[in-house]
Parts: sequence; structure tokens; C-alpha cells
Amino acid sequence: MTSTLTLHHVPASRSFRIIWLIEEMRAAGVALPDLDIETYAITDGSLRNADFLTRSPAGRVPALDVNGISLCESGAIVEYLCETHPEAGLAPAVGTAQRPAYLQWVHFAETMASLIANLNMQYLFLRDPSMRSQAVLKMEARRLEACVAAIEAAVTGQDWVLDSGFSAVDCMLGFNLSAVPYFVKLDAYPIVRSYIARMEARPAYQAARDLDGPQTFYSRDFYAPDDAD
Ligand SMILES: N[C@@H](CCC(=O)N[C@@H](CS)C(=O)NCC(=O)O)C(=O)O
Repeated sequence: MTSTLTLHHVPASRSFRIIWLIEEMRAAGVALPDLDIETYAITDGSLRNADFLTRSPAGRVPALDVNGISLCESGAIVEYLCETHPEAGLAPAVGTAQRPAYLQWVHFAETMASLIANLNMQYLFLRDPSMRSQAVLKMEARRLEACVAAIEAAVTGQDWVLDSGFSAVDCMLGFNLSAVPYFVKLDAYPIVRSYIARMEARPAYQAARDLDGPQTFYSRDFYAPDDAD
């Protein structure tokens, strides 16, 4: 059977995690088929078409078609690609000392991304700005900042989140950290800023950004509640 790899994608969304991981795998010498990228948009109804819903029942990206298997949920896709390509060395094997931390951070990335999604919904996707809840805006920005602080602690004294070095966890968190500066000022988090700079310096990250496409959601540099100090 011919190998195929198709990513159902929205530029600057969680599907960036998958493009970056695939580029890291190629950089590690894994022979993967060319990546076909099918691009959708959050606001034009394309994520609700019947064909797409067979791949992703909640109508969310990413979804990946890989050798006849269709899979949604970025964390599941990342875990699946890492376990089918252990030679890439991007995930600690089952039973190794770093495995629990790997699993924890893959899933932590989604706890954190749900806060970004809530802030995106409130600031960008509500029909009418008067529908925004200032209390939710404040609370979700604070909860997002707590996640940034957790990453600051995790990368203190090391380049990547896992003690064992760069891993798929960093690809999961990389998407989050590209969106965080729209809602949380990073001045108080110099270690996170250096971590972001290390991510952005990786050739695979840059190749993935070229494939990702331009973000069209954010029209401002920073979003804050109306009465923020
Ligand atoms: N837990 C899912 C979340 C997927 C998700 O919500 N993706 C967003 C883009 S970042 C989406 O497709 N939003 C479309 C919508 O909410 O209608 C994952 O990690 O893949």
C-alpha cells in the first residue's frame, strides 16, 4: 500500500503541532510521505461539512489521515505518530523514567489550550462584543498565566520541558506559546521567552511555519479586559 499523510488543518491552530512534529521526524531521519494539507476555516462552516465530521465528530482540527487510519485530537495524533515512529526519538518509551512526565505534559498542553480557546471565543468569535464576560476574560487570562508559570518552572535550568531533551511535548506546547502573548504579557517570564526563542530557532519549526499559512484571527497585538490595569 502507498503511504499517505493528509492533515486537515486551519492555519495557526492546534494543527500546527502536527506539522511541526512531522518536520521534526523528517529532521530526525524518518522517511515519511509528503504531507498533503487540506485547509479549512473556523468561520466559513467548512469544519461542519459531513465528510469532515466523519473524521472529527466535534468538527475540530487537527485530523490526520495516515495510511488508511483517520485520527483527530492533537494529543492522540502526536502519541500515535511517536509510537509508530519510535526511531524519531521524540517520546520516551513506555516503562522509561521520563514517560510519566511526557504523558503529563502532552495532556497539560490541552488544559492550557482550552484557556486560549475560551479567550479566542470571547475576543474574536462572538457575534457581538457586548456578549463578552469581563469576569471570564479576567479569570481565563489568570488561569493561562498560571500555566505559563508552570512552564517557566519546568524549563528552569534546562532547554526543553523533559529532562531527557527535546520531545513531542515541546511541539504540543509550541502552539500554545505562539498564542499566549496575545493574552498574557511575558515580561515576567524570561525563561519562557528564551524557551520560545529556542523553539523558533529550530529548522523544523521554521519549515512547519512555512507550511502552516498566515494566521487571520488576531488583528491586535494584545487583548485585555476593558478595565484591566
Ligand atoms: N482537543 C482538541 C481540540 C481541537 C480544537 O478545538 N481545535 C480548534 C482549532 S485550535 C478548532 O478546530 N476549533 C473549531 C471550532 O471550535 O469550531 C485537539 O487537541 O485537537
